[in-house]
Amino acid sequence: MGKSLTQKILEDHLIVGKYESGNEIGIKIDQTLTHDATGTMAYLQLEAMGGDRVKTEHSVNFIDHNTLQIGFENADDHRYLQTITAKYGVDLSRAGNGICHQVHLERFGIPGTTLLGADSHSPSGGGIGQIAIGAGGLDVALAMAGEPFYLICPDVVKINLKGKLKPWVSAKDVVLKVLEIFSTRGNVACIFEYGGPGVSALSVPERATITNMGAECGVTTSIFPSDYQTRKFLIAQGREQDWVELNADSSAEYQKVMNLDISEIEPMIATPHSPDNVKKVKDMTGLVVDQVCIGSCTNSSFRDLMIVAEILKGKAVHPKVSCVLAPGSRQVLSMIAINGALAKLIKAGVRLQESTCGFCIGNGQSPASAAVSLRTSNRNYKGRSGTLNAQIYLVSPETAAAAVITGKITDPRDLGIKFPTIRLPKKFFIDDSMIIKPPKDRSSVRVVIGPNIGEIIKNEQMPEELKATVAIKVGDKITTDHIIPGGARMKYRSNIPEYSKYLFETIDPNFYERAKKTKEENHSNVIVGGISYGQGSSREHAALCPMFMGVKAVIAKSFERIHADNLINFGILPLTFNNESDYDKVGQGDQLEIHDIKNLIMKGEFLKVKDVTKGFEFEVTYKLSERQKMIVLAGGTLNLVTGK
Ligand code: MIC
Ligand code: SF4
Repeated sequence: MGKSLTQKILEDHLIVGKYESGNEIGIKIDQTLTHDATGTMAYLQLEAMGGDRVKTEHSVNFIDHNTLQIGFENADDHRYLQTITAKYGVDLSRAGNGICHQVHLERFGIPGTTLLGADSHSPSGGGIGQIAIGAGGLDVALAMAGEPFYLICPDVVKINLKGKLKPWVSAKDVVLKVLEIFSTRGNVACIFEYGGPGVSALSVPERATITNMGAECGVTTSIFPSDYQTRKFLIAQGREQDWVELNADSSAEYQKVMNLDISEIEPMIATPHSPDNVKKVKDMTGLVVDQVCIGSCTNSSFRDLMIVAEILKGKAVHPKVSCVLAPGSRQVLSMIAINGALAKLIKAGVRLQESTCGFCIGNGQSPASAAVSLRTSNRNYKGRSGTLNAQIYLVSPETAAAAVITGKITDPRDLGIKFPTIRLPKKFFIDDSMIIKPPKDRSSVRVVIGPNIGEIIKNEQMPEELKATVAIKVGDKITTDHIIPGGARMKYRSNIPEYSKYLFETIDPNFYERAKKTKEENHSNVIVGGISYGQGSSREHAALCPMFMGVKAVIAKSFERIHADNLINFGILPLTFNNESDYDKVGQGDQLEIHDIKNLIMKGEFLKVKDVTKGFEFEVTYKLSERQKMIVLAGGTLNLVTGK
């Protein structure tokens, strides 16, 4: 039997375990990516592990999330990151150089290699034929220390593309279609492998848009073959030597094959408040729009911004719309500045943001109360924009540009203008001067730690008997943005006691005080959740901050991969209801008891949870490998690797 591309690359990197769907395997990581929101913790953890340099082939840290610098905190973090990366032999992409995924794709991604990124959209690298996976910062720190990365050997789903995109339909519409089909849940431990005749017309940045938003489906990653399009892109980036042809075998078998004729796709839109609430744009036309935000790591390639510039050429931003543009990278920004497209955008009345995450994570550009905001980014969770009652819609650059002109949701095919043809330059603008390489002699580097940067916090061992209070009971599809918000709160990423004050802020602002009280009474906390708990970002703070507040277990109907791994890494038990109807019976504030934890977990038996308040008992289960059992019982990975 032939092999899928996924299998080929994973087997090539296999260190632990056997390539067999469902097994835990450990793979060698070639490249890592961190940024200023996840990097500080990751490097503090790396320091705690000892060693004096990273063991990967290439590690890069990007300053791209926290660049607003209101107060000293972000700048302190940047200074720490600049010095710690120099000390450990890591490249640093300075603030202003662009968003990690876009810059990594342009300058560093290599087909056939593995990339582990402390960011959930690291799968953007799949656009260039990399196995690029998002993980918590601690897992990335371990990879930098030369440890394997552990994952469940995936089910590979082939998405067989045929046909050619119609005018006014682009890669974003394809991935929104994929989200409509697969939804945001139920895809844990799967990899989407794209193939088929429809692949060849898609450029690398278009492929990266598709693999980027695969993260919203909850898959481990998504990948495209490395073909002549990949070679063309790498030549344009002056990196032809990095190209290698990679394909699945024609006889490869997949766990599932899904055929998608992309010529049938129409402009699509994800409606509030989930990326899988997908509709056709034509069914939503006429809704008045207050804001349009263009950019983010999903849609801010040269092609994406050029199409917007061409649509807006000679036109004006609608008087009732605020339109902001965040170019994905300094490379893209320079190119549209040099060729005059930027001038067209500015003339039309577009507001320019830095080449950073910005609006996408609510770091600026929060919409007005109850406003409708159309965005080319990848997540429209409630509150993520910084305005709790804003209505966020996710669209392609074409649909975004149409609304900029008309002031309402408009099918771009109805604009009545000729579809602009965008030619990609043979050579992109290359200037790596904002990437700081570590010095040859790293021994004299002094690491600067400002007052915002706290100590790393470790957990206690898992107790034999757990007596805990249900500190909060939440519903289905709780994202890590709900657990611990981004935006204005992100400046506390390096300060766990301070950041913890904002846990569940958008759902229940009293959570912190309640959990604090329980903790002060020397009692543990438990979180109860519904389906797909921990969707979205890779931020380990969604585990780290609850750990700090004395949370020892999360009992949910199901978990998303990165978050479950993060919980385990910080010594919190991810438990699932054996019988989902028990979810309805447990209430917030209930006192729970779990006995004989260590013994039962080592034996792989169900745990029994006694709800003392309601007077009933229910069973919970868990998916833990032998390795993960050791970690969670030890109170987390750091206790194991640094010895506690
Ligand atoms: C996001 O898009 O939610 C983020 C901010 O990029 C996160 C990373 C973080 O929270 O630090 C992600 O996607 O992992
Ligand atoms: Fe940045 Fe948004 Fe991409 Fe996350 S999804 S990396 S916040 S641009």
